[in-house]
Amino acid sequence: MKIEVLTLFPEAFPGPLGESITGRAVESGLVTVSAVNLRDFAHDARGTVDDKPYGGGPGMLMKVEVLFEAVEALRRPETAVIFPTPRGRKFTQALAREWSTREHLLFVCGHYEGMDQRVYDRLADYEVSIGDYVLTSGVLPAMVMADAVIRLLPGALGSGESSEQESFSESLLEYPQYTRPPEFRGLKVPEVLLSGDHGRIERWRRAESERLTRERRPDCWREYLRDRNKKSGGRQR
Ligand code: 6GU
Repeated sequence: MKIEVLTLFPEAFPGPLGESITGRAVESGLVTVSAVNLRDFAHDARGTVDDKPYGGGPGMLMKVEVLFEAVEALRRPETAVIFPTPRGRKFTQALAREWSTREHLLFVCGHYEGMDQRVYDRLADYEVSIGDYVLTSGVLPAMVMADAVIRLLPGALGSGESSEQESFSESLLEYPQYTRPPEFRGLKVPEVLLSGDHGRIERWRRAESERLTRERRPDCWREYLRDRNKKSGGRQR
């Protein structure tokens, strides 16, 4: 896979993508990550990439010509052109899985107040937000999304790690985990985990996952119940 990022701040890359699992995926050749400076596509000698919005209002917008020419220079027929924007659909694990099968991802990072609307209308295959808060630019969202995709590439995780896990992993939160010692400052590891009874441990983990999801993420809990009903063919359980 090839991941390219169009940005005014190419020095920010690879940043954390150069470390740990994503860093090893790059080193082993599973993926390349490269940043391209949007300013290289400016038309004037000063490298102007922004302009004032028609109709007035605060802030500057990224210029339409610069973005069209940059994206047209980098995209190929197989490219997924992705615009991080707080107006986009929500980024999910399902979208990360979809993108992990693509040959080429091109992230186009906005700065300033946004881009000329014609850019989104004509160039975007995806407009995606990473959550309900406002960030300074698309740089961090591009890194977040690239990380989520890279760790799904076959061979990115070691044999001990797994992105598949059980069938319920996508809508349930993870169960609590413990390591040695069995007691620390009076805080005990749940007895069941020391029992060696793998059936009991499995049932306890599932129950804890369900409890945490019910308490903390009613949205995920409803989705989980819907999936479970669908899988059981509408039978009661
Ligand atoms: Cl994708 N971009 C910006 N600027 N802010 C965000 C975001 C994206 N997702 C959440 N907040």
